[in-house]
Amino acid sequence: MFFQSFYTFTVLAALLVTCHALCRCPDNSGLLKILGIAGKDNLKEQQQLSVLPCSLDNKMHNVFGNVEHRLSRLEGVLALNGKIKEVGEKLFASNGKEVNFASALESCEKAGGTLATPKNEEENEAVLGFVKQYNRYAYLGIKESENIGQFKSINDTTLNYTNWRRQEPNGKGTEKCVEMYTDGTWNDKKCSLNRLTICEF
Ligand code: MAN
Ligand code: CA
Repeated sequence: MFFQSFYTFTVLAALLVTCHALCRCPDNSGLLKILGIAGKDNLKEQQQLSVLPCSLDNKMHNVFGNVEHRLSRLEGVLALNGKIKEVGEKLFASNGKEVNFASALESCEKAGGTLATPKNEEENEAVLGFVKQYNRYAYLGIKESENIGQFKSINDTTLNYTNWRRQEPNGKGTEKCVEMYTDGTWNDKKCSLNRLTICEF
């Protein structure tokens, strides 16, 4: 056991020493750049940080580069078909189904996301795209808090952006969910109706 650990340790140490001594990958492509640890501008720092031998570093670069390329092709196809809409880091998608608020949220969460919660005009427009595509009002990931009249996002954060239709919200505690109309404005509404499911990831 001791010898095995010692052996592993020695091999790792040798690899690291060799790497630090010899490994100055010319384009310093590699793993660190892909992982976003270092950029082109701090090449020197990146070289010092490199812990992989050049060959492996470059191989990883190629593997990740290829994955990145193939993913971006798929995203392109999905966007072309109106299946996804990307805004900054966010991605919006709909399954086209109309269900109550709890079910809509559940299906978004099962898919690894949450209900669409527009945080600015551009995101609101992206969500509106799906509302128009299906010509159906949609539930947003927003609910009225214990404080009547105060609406918060699902993860309980205060809203910095809203797009209420005039005279909304008007439910005064009786309409705890929020729907988006086909013009992109918002209305507080009961949670038990069937509305289009739009998720964000
Ligand atoms: C209905 C509901 C309300 C909404 C009003 C607007 O009563 O959809 O949520 O505020 O219409 O007139
Ligand atoms: Ca209302």
